[in-house]
Amino acid sequence: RYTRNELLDIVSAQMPARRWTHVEGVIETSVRLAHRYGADPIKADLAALLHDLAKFWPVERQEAVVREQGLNPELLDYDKQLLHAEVAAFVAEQEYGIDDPEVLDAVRYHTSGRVGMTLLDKIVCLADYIEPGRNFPGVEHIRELAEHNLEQALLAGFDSTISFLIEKGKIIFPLTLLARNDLVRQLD
Ligand code: DGI
Ligand code: FE
Ligand code: FE
Ligand code: FE
Repeated sequence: RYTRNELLDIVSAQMPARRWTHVEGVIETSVRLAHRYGADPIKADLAALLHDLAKFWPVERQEAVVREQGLNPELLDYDKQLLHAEVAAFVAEQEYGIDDPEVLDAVRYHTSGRVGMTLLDKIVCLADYIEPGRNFPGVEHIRELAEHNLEQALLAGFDSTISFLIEKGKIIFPLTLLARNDLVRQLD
């Protein structure tokens, strides 16, 4: 079992300073959103701390974890950016002893989203879009939505990712489309 400070050291050692600044932004934003929307701020803090721990691992190492540890093999057929989320959840559980399934799921689905996202899933995924260091077109609008409506803000985030992927001619992971459609239904 590691203390929070030990986890901060372990995770920050695995990424460049610029990415660590992003993680600090996601921590701060997740905790703020947790207070606003009634999630557990301790869980939000922990999931945010862990969410990108594998982001700067070599892709081959991420793929090896997916293959050898029986993670969702479908991931191997889509953008490599999707791997780090499931790998992080696996490492957090197996190597760092994190045993809270809500925290592990929020890490695991922070990139793709999923159908039936929990409050904590939504908060970490949205915080990842709007933390203070982000500046993609439309981020200000998503930040404003995030003040009032968690689902609307997250939907705008997924829509922006999906539009970006289409714009770039990239393949879309089907779960992202399902997650997006599920949010539209929740907003009906
Ligand atoms: O790890 P971060 O950069 O903080 O953010 P993230 O984990 O949300 O990764 C988002 C990146 O993944 C973004 O550049 C788009 C890319 N990506 C590629 N294919 C997909 C995808 N993102 C989603 N949600 N769905 C995809 O199919
Ligand atoms: Fe990520
Ligand atoms: Fe995200
Ligand atoms: Fe992130």
